[in-house]
Amino acid sequence: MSDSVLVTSDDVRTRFSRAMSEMYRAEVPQYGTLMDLVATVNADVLASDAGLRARLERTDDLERIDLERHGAIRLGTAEELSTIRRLFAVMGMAPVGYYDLSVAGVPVHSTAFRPVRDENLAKNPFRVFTSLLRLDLIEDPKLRDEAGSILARRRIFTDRALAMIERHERNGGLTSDEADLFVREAIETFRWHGEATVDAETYRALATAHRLIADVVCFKGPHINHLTPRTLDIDAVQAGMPQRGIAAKDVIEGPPRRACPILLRQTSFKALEEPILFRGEDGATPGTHTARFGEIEQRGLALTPKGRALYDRLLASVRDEGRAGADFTGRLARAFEAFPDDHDEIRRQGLGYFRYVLNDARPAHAPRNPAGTTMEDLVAGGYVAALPIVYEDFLPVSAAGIFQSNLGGQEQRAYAANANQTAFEADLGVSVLDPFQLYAETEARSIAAVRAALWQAA
Ligand code: OOG
Ligand code: NI
Repeated sequence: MSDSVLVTSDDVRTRFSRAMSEMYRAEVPQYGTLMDLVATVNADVLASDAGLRARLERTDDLERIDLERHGAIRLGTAEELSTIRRLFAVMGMAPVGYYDLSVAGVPVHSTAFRPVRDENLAKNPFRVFTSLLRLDLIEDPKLRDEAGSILARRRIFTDRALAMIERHERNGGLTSDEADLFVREAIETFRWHGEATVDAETYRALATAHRLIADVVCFKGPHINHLTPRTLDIDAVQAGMPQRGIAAKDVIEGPPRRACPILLRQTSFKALEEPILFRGEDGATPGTHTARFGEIEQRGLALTPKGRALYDRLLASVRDEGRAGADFTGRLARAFEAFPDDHDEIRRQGLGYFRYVLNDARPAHAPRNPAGTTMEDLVAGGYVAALPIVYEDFLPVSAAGIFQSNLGGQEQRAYAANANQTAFEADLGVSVLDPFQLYAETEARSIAAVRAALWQAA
């Protein structure tokens, strides 16, 4: 009987994210070093900031913090994209958001697979930023066709992984043994392969069109290219990286350091130059490929469309002056003085999303007039606390900066902006979820729960 009990998708996701972390630690030793550094910094922050510790405990972030990470892959075909959607569905991860990176000179568009509900995010918010190569952006028709036919020949999923995906779809879940098998087989898709599927000449032609095209087209599968732990103090990790022999990127992407962190700040270490073997007429030819790197991130408050517009405007104002210019960090900090750095003020201006929860210690009687009582009244009256909702998504400008730093800064292609969400969704097989709507629903559910507890309780 117990053999046929289905495990939760949260459970499968946690097993998978653990297995992925172990694999990446074994494959990329700097990742292990970075994980250790992040663990040390997080422990220091929690030990020295009791207020933060208590807040994280209350928002369920404390439990997930050591588990928390995201990865990224780059796919080649529509079929790969729609199958990966089904694979992530086994782990309770759905596609959220559409990112057009062609504006940043990278010939891909992307979504992020992640859990969407509070209770699932609290268990383990594992996410995978998933990009699809846009062959239509390869100018040379011959090269485009060649890339297309190389991709059409490869199979990136094992038969057993496909069988487990189908079983999940048929039975609405997997048993514990099936879940273990699924994880073991699914991991194969993300593994690094030291042998290219093409000869050195084909690799060079594709890499000349764009290094990212070669990375997607020339290998057996979409190797995970980074795995990113979440830190509570990204500046401390950034400062600690050189001491541990890790070459950090020079600027942290995203907003400046603030008392109330917003959205997402990220930094990375440069991609490794790794030995690979090309196919050759008479045996393999040795060469190198650069794809895999390490990244860390610090997450803050999810912003409303109004808050996000302000963020985008402030960031653009600094970037337009040129990021190479003197004192980027100082200019960024000064520009962001226009963004309130206080949760009450952010809430009053409608710039961020909050989860409302009843205070344990609160006045004995609820206010008399439910309809006339706002959430702000309840906060002011000591009935409820407004907890910041964590941003669970990505930032296209930051993603582009991360891509660029790993292309050695040499790839400055200019593709005309040509977002094509419709084509992406057709390839994916479903529409992507709107991140703003998800945050708004989380906030609305918390408000409904507070109101029910205050006014409908028997
Ligand atoms: C993905 C880069 C985007 C992030 O954290 O913004 C990303 C890639 O290099 O494939 O992971
Ligand atoms: Ni990343």
